[in-house]
Amino acid sequence: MRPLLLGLLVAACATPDEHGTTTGGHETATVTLTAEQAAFGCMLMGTGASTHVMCNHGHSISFRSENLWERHRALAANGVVEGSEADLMMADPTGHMGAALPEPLTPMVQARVGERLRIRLVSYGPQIHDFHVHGHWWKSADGPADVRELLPAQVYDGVEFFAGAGAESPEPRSGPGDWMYHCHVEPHIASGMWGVMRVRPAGATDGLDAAGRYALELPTPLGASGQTIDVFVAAVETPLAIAREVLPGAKELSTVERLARIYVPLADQTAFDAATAKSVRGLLSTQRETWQPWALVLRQGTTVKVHLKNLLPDAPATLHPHGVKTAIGSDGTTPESVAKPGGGVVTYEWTADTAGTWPLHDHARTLENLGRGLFAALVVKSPEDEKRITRDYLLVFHDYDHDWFMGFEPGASGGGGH
Ligand SMILES: [Cu+2]
Repeated sequence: MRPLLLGLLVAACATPDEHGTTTGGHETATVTLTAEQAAFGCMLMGTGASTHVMCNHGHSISFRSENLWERHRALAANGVVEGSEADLMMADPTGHMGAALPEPLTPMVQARVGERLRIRLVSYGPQIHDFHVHGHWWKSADGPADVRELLPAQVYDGVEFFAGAGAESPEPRSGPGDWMYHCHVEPHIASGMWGVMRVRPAGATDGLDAAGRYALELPTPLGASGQTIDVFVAAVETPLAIAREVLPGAKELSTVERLARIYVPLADQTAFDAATAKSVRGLLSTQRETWQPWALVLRQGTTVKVHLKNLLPDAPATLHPHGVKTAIGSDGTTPESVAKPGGGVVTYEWTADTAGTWPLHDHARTLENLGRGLFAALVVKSPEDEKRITRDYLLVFHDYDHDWFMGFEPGASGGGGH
């Protein structure tokens, strides 16, 4: 048996089902993977008679997954049998093959040639990922690098270079184009963990908003050293467009919704007091194309009072910060820092005294809530960071391959399985 297939079957055997037990089900599986499905990162899910093949099984970047198998199927449905790798991977808004594949659902990182770009990486979930970006390298503690391993809950924010140029010089080098970034664990890239870094020509204005920013850039930091500010956020359960698939007989990629649990930032106290699960879900649907995990971006030295409202129907929620100065009752792990489901409110107080990128996540029902997406990131910027970096992005690597996230009962045919 090829190592890839073996790895997938072992992974399938170790997958917890919705009750958290290990399936151990491959001996009794009634379905097996084809070699093609295996090569594209599909997995066997479920156990015994409910065993099924799942191709959008859950390697996502910032809640979004772009499965190469589904892109292959979309090309095939349009008569492109031998699409090149570039056909599969790259966005093709002009549709030169008559079957325009949409831009990947995964986040697009954008900058102009010569602009200093920083990509902050945070990883949640049980698996190891290996970030790689094409055509560029950065200076790491060990020397020049263009890959970086991320263990679960690990952060790396040292990916920094001049777009289309070098790590230390803005002199053009690789130049403009759609460069791929991806996890270098092959089944992970195949099953969704990749995206495009669009390097635009120097001086280009396409894609910039009125403030001169690209979609998905991190927001301007809040607060100031010595200042105390209030921030408002809700935890909500919502269907989220997170992956794509080709429905039987269709010729186009359709977005697929998963039942997610996520943090949604709210504008102020009034919005916070009025927030219901329905109103917060409504807010999300108007932001669908730009939605990404909540990033709390603060200036170094800011003290923040974070007000959390738990709008989940039946699970407790907290916010557990890494890297801040806080008291035990404000760290999101003690009984007084748990917000009860159905509208419970709790306030935390943290001082962001250490610049960097930090995990920020639920710690009330860690396995289930994180598996469904209840995580964020805390970005603390020094004055030097603000001066140096032109374009600052966050990518969150996440494995959501748990049945409970997929929103279906084992044995049912829905949920994106094929
Ligand atoms: Cu990976």
